[in-house]
Amino acid sequence: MHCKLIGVPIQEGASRLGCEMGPSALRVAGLEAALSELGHQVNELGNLPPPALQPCSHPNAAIHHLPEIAAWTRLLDEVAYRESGDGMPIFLGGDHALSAGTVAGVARRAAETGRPLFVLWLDAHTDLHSLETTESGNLHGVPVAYFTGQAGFAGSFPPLAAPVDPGNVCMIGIRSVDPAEREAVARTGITVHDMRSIDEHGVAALLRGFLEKVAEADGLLHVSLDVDFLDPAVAPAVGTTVPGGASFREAHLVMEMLHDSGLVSSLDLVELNPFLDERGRTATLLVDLTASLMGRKVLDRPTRSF
Ligand code: DIR
Ligand code: MN
Ligand code: MN
Ligand code: MN
Repeated sequence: MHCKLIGVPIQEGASRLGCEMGPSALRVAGLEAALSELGHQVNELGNLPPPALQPCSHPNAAIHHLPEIAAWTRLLDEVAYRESGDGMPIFLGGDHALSAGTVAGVARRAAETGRPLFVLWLDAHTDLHSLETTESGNLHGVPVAYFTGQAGFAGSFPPLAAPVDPGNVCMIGIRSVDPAEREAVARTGITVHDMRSIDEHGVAALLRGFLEKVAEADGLLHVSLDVDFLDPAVAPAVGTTVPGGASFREAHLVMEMLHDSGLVSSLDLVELNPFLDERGRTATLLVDLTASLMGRKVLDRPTRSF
């Protein structure tokens, strides 16, 4: 596989600073080497430069950094469209606001090829707020509403060329949902496998069902991995930890099954805040998870101690 590493040093969508350092930490943790060792061709495209801002505002006074996130979304839509033509773009975040642009861009590309785009959202949160409903004003909480074409983004975010069918979005790991988001889940029909569902059925059965659907539709699959999908005990370096997350092995199993499916066409690694990490432990886990997604087998894993 031809992998393209694209650093997205965006932190304006989160409440605390530090995600800007995420791409560097993933590089220091050895992402490129892990992928080349698996036999992939790796193109290191460096960090995207922060885009120029256009003034924009919204009546919801809680929202902060709207011009920054709108500008990043515009830029990332272009970059994701361009880089998804051949090979697999891997977006190194950066906070989860970046997925508004990356998913919009790969969806535009998928629409051209005539194949439906599916999105696997691995997260503690649904990130389904609109600009009207966000109470925190943190725009990493809105990308799914944007790329599925929900109302209220016109005039702030760039117009969306190819909305993702909410029926093609599957969320796993969910355990922190605001009331307005709960309503949006019900309205859109997005599949949400919460942590209780993982406990009860096992993550493999839930993921298998979704992957079968993607395969039957001959779909492309974008995976968006938020660090807080993982339990804070194994992945502390994120600003919005929520107890009771996916275990080390549950997360690896998801990645291993994704590899076996052969369906994944693009990937976001988001919300890593290296300032909160313990000696690079979370960054290293993200690199190892990416390696599992790209074909590393359990018995080939390097020994780690933290
Ligand atoms: C909360 C937390 N729903 C909010 N969201 C996220 O601020 O809107 N945390 N995405 O990572
Ligand atoms: Mn600020
Ligand atoms: Mn998220
Ligand atoms: Mn989250």
